[in-house]
Amino acid sequence: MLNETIAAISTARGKGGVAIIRISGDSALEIARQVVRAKPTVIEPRKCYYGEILRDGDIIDDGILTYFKAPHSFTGEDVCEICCHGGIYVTQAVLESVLSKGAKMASAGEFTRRAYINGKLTLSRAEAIGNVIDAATDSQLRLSSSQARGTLSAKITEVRKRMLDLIAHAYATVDYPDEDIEDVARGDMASALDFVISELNSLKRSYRAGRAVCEGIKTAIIGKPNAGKSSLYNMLLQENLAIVTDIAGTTRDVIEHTVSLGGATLNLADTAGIRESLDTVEKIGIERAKEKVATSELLFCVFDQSAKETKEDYEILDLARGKNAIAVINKTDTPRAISKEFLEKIGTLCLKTVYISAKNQEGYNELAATVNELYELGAIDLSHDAVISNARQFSAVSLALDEAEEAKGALTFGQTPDIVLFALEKSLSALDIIDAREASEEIVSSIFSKFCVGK
Ligand SMILES: Nc1nc2c(ncn2[C@@H]2O[C@H](COP(=O)(O)OP(=O)(O)OP(=O)(O)O)[C@@H](O)[C@H]2O)c(=O)[nH]1
Ligand SMILES: [Mg+2]
Repeated sequence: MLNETIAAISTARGKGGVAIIRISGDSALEIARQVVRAKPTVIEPRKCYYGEILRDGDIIDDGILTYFKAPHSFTGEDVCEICCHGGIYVTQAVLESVLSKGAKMASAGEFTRRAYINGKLTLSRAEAIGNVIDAATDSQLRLSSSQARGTLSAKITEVRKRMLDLIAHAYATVDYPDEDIEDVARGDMASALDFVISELNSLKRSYRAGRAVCEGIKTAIIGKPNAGKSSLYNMLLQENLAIVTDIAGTTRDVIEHTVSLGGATLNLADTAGIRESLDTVEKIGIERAKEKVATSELLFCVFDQSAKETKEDYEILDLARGKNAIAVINKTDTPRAISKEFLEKIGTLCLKTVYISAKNQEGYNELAATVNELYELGAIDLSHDAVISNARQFSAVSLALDEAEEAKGALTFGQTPDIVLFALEKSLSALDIIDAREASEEIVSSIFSKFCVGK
């Protein structure tokens, strides 16, 4: 039931200076006043009140009560926040006191879901708030914070308005079926459609960067033993996580961490050096390395330039064939012994070649710039541009674009207005999925269930 009053601990579990218990719903103030004994008889919205915090008539803590009156609150309902000391036990005790006064325990994401239902947030903004909370890199934070402020929603609203005008235009013509769309009207509609198509196209393209930032790119470092894969891995993580030795076949298990490189989020795996091996454990490691190649979207193929290429290096190039591969030529601090011909071959099979010395921590910026360019991150201002950042939004924009192009085709080839209209309406309803003017209950539930309780 929507008008039930809900409550939860909104701060992270664990010991801290302070914690916040949030209450939302019609009875929020009435409940909060029974739990926090503050001096003033009237609690005004958006002011802080100090008071004793009670449970079953006993004072258990003291803290601050803040009241946000509907509709000027996060959820759009009456909201009270009780700020108490941040111990695990005391926070739980304050929550229990609130629940004992009639509030119901909130489920995961229920506050945000209410904000969405009450029209305080669009669906893409609600999703972005979840991403702000989950952000682990600077790019993720900048992008999700911008989308949470409504950058994408504003763009969708703008495109949507142009589409509605177009639809109105088309309807006006359909109402007079004997008349064809006049040439002038056809021209106006075509240029309005061009605008819609170009905006949808740039939104669709933005997913390359949006996905690289938000969802992350599965990336594997591969190469023959001793090429310097683990050294590169440590350089990118800026931490000595993987074991580095001069013994060929050091790495066996696949080691994985998330790292931010050139603005992209890489889910980076260090793998065992690939070669013919008789060692049982190493053989398993090599199998796993090959499996990683199959499931990765980006490869860093490491070659040791200090020695002449071997058949293992050719095998690495074979694995890179047809994949997104960046060649990383390592050990530039040593004289080059790898052949020019082999470097040329690398150049034809890999998207880019970067020279590094993992030992001297050189080449980091070049590799970062290469990744940045590959995912078109330079073309996007993460803090201000409308960016598509998940598969749900991407499929909606792609569909809207296909239908808008269909409408343009129908218009250009002089089809009847009802055919143009049909495609335009399909395009509009696809676009409406992004901010859930047409999202199903199932989709909405799946989005909010990913939130934590208390958000
Ligand atoms: N001179 C020089 N030596 C390097 C460089 N990078 C790595 N090494 C050395 O090369 C050897 C192997 O480095 P690792 O990073 O363990 O190589 P790996 O590719 O992970 O090797 P495996 O795990 O055995 O497959 C170590 O002795 C490193 O110190 C470099 O840039 N220059
Ligand atoms: Mg290694």
